Amino acid sequence: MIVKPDAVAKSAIGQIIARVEGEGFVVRALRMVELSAEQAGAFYAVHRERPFYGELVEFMTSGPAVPMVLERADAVAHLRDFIGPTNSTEAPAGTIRGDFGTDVQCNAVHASDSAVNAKSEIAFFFAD
Ligand code: 3AN
Repeated sequence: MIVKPDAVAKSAIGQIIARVEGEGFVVRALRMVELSAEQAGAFYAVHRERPFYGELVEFMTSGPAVPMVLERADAVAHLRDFIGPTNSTEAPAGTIRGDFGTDVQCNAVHASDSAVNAKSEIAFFFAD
């Protein structure tokens, strides 16, 4: 998971981690990063052709972000469900994006969408 710059700016890092821990996730690694445009662009390379790619890179470089490694049974599906849909305005209250996100871009957190992607995203931010 990554706590994105909008949620960091709202001083919501602790609240978000507390909620995730309350769901049974164990934090295995954590750091604060200030992504360069190159790094943010590489992280979201899958969206390179999308119209919002430039804005997405700008947003992800607008301030510090907090990537972390979380462990739990059925972690990917459970966390994706717990954070809510991409568009925060459609995310129910009680989900991370519903409570801390603003819109489709400023949506508080990123969560890996498959075990394969989780592996490469972990390697993006953390040493073995
Ligand atoms: P998710 O983060 O829920 O997996 P993706 O992978 O479709 O969603 O999108 C990656 C990120 O791109 C989102 N978290 C959001 O910040 C941004 N994004 C997605 N769709 C839009 C959009 N239509 N307009 C602006 N930003 C978007």
